Formats: sequence, structure tokens, C-alpha cells
Amino acid sequence: MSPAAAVKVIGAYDSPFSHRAEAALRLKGVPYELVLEDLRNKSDLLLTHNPIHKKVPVLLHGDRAVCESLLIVEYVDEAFDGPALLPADPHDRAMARFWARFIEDKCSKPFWLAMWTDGEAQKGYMKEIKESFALLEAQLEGKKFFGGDTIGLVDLAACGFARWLGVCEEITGVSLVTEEELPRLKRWAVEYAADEKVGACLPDRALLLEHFSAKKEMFAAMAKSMLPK
Ligand SMILES: N[C@@H](CCC(=O)N[C@@H](CS)C(=O)NCC(=O)O)C(=O)O
Repeated sequence: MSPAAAVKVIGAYDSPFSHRAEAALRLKGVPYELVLEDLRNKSDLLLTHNPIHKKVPVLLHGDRAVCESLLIVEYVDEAFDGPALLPADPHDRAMARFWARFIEDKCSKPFWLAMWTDGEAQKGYMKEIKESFALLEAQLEGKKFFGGDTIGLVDLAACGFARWLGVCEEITGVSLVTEEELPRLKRWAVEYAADEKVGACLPDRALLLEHFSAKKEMFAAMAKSMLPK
């Protein structure tokens, strides 16, 4: 596929996964069109290009589609010129993929369930996410971003903790990342949101707060259905 072919992202305004795809394109300096999807009434465009998971984001490059946000980040890094999103050294690349997968496997679900459940279940997920966050905190020692001086794959994987986490904390009253316990992660979130390129495609905080506040009953019901029976 010629890098010059048209690029589109099928995404949703309040999705951290969509943000990963957009942020990767912006960091590489690739112009793209954002096609906003109504997830309650999915379009033929989405269903045709992501028939298996039927989720956003989908990256369209010419007539080809790439699904799954972290695979999109890697595709964008390889298909286009511009600043590298993964390190050049093979071991460093493997480690970046390791930590990106760690965020998917060990942080996303406990974060969400610590936010939107209660009682004993919530206590357990709080413990789990705090242990995972402590490991991420250690990864930030002496570094501005997980990628070093610049934003890379792991930062994009962690984007949910830069804007969405604070909004969820405000709605639920649950406090996960504090200056006392996780100062580097707290500072990282500020630095990430302040970056001109990725900041330009982060949802507006006040608007996200409004969107998520309206969905809070739905999130709690969804979280309950995710608990082991
Ligand atoms: N693993 C996927 C997750 C994407 C995802 O969960 N997207 C949500 C929006 S935040 C979605 O499309 N949900 C629609 C649905 O589940 O029907 C990725 O990284 O791209």
C-alpha cells in the first residue's frame, strides 16, 4: 500500500482505543479523516471492516483495514515515515511490546472493575490495579515518558490513565493514582496530556465527564456482568 493512500480512522469520541490510533497518526504526521461511529447503531462501514470484533477503532489505509488499537499503532509505525513509535533495538522493541501487553492484560480490566464495582469485589480489584500501577511507576524511573524522551507504544497503550482515569475518579469518588503513592505516573499523565500532538486528539475533559456521567449506571451494570459468577 502506498503511504500516500487515503487514511481514515473509524472511531468514537470517548474511546481511549480510538485515541491510540489517532495519536499514532498525529505523532507520525500522517493526515487522516476521523469517521465517528455510533456504537449503538453500528454502520456497515464498521461491520464490513471489523466483522469479527465489531469494535472501534479501525484504521483504513486505501482499501485495506487494520483492527485492534495496538496493532494499528504498530502498523502506523511501519507503514509511514516520521518519528519512531517503537525502539529500533530488537530487545527494546520486545520490552515495549511486553509492557503494552501488560497494560492490556493486567491493568485495563482491574482498573475498570475497581472503578465501577463495590464491596469485596472492588477491594480485590483495587489491590490488583495498585500492584500493576506500582510496576508501571517503576518503569518511569528517570524517564519523562515510557518511551523515554518521546511518546511511544507503551505511552499510547497507557493513554487511558492520562485522561479517562481522572474523569472516572471524579465521577466515582474512587482514588487510584495519587501524588503520594504514584508520583511518576501522576506526572506522566500531565506530561502526556500536555503534548501538543497527542493532546490535540484527547477528548475534552469536561465533555468526557459529561459523556461518562451520563453512562455511569450502564458502566456499573456492565462491570457487574464482568464479575466471575
Ligand atoms: N481491543 C480493542 C478494544 C476496542 C474497544 O473495546 N472499543 C470499544 C469502544 S471503547 C467498542 O468499539 N465497543 C463496541 C462494542 O463492544 O460493541 C482495541 O484495542 O482496539
